[in-house]
Amino acid sequence: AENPRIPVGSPIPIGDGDGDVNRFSDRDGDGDGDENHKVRIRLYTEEVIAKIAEGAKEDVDLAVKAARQAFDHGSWPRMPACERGKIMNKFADLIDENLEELAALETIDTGKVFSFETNVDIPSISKEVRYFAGAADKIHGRTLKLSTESQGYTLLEPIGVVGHIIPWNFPSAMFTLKCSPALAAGCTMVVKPAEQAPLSPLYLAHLAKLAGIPNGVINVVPGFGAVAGAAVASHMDIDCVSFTGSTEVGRLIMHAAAASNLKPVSLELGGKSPLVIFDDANIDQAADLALFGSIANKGEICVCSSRVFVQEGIYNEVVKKVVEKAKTWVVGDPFNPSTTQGPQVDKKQYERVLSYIDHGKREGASLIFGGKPCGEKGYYIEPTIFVNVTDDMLIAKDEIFGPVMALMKFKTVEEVITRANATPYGLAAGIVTNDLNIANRVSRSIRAGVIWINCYHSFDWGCPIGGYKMSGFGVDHGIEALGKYLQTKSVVMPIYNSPW
Ligand code: TXE
Repeated sequence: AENPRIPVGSPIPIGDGDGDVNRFSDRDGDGDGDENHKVRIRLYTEEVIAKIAEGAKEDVDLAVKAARQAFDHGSWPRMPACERGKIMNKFADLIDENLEELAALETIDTGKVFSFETNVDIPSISKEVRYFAGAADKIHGRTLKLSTESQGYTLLEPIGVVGHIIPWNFPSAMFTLKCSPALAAGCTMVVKPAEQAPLSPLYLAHLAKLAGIPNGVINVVPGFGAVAGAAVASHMDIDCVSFTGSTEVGRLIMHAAAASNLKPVSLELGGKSPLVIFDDANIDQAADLALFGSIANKGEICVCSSRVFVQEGIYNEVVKKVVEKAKTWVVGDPFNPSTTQGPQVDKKQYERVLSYIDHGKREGASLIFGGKPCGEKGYYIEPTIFVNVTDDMLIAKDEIFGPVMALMKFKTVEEVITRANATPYGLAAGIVTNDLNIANRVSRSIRAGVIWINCYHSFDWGCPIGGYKMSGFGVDHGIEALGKYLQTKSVVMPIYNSPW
């Protein structure tokens, strides 16, 4: 974990997005935030790497107050939209300039592979900010020719103060995914990062301030879900909540929103996404996609293809190839350039994944690769491959969120469509085939928010993604994401003596 540019153990800004530590409520009056309430962040080696103030309800109240003030009286919603875009582009420049720092924070905090962070993840987040910076001055309503006696137009107005509750699996990407469209729309916001991974969101808020985003526009309150998260969801002065996390907590957030001020919510929740490999697929490509789809980022991706359906004609060959390729995966220190898989984010997730692996064995699935913890210290789990998995087994039904692949055989297109859809989730799906008609037909038949054909995890800031069924509703990414943070107002006026 030695990165010369990040002195581990050095103080990391704790705060509300404007770098002002003292605005955190200090319940024991010793001026440090609150000595008695700390979130302790542990490195994947089980060492404490930082202590972060734990936001309580009072801190959320302070953050909302700052965001409300900035929305009702501040410059951000009022400045020309192209100015907002300019400042957002400066924020993106600072992300690019601080790429290594952000990548290192991500790796230290969550065990994500450093080379992936520097080459893929962090570079993509500045692009997301730029995408929405460009959209800021292109938010337009419609003109309405209503009748011969009246006409009108719609105004798209920022919804107000937004609450973003984000998870730990992509802390930086989730921060920019949620904040960028809200910033472009002219909203102000309170961000509650996951307790496991607040470091990069805090650092991003610091960069946002350096870029010129005014105080009070982005307020980061680290803390636990049941306290700080719940305070955001139930706050009477937050106008909408955008959440990514578990289905269970999504349900709590909807309840809290309904029981408080009926704020709209958008939820991006769990998944159990199918990857369907047809007989005509290239075996090598299919095996690569199966592994990458299921095990990339140690399986800690909501859209992971944790159910891999392979058509019977090539099933044996695909299984063989997947195992061959799994042997080349390197599990270990995420800072090592040759590592392909780092440790699980924390002990809770590590134990949860191992218990699913146990379940799989007990339910009669055949473990053909991996399945064990590895390394002397830290939360490392081998890439794990099960075959002879049936649709009713827990490992084929539950989101495991770990490096576990369930390989299943199918015969016909109709059969696999039915089985792929036999889940309460509907986040993503993959199809591997060279038959254009099968690809299109299956794309239309699977009820999921994104379908990847001959690719997987192909995210793009311009491509909307959201859930069907119990994977939630409302989209992130793409121009459609702006809609969550805008309200439509109709303005109507009469016309006298109109010729039409
Ligand atoms: O999620 P939580 P956890 C899935 C994945 C994982 C499981 C549990 O299956 O194994 O969820 O992970 C905040 N009111 N995903 O426990 O609890 C919490 O502080 C308001 C899928 O980490 O849902 C954090 O900021 N907020 C997923 C955020 O919710 C609350 C990504 C997510 O945490 C809260 C992560 C409450 N009562 C996990 N309780 C995806 N869709 O990408 C918690 N939080």
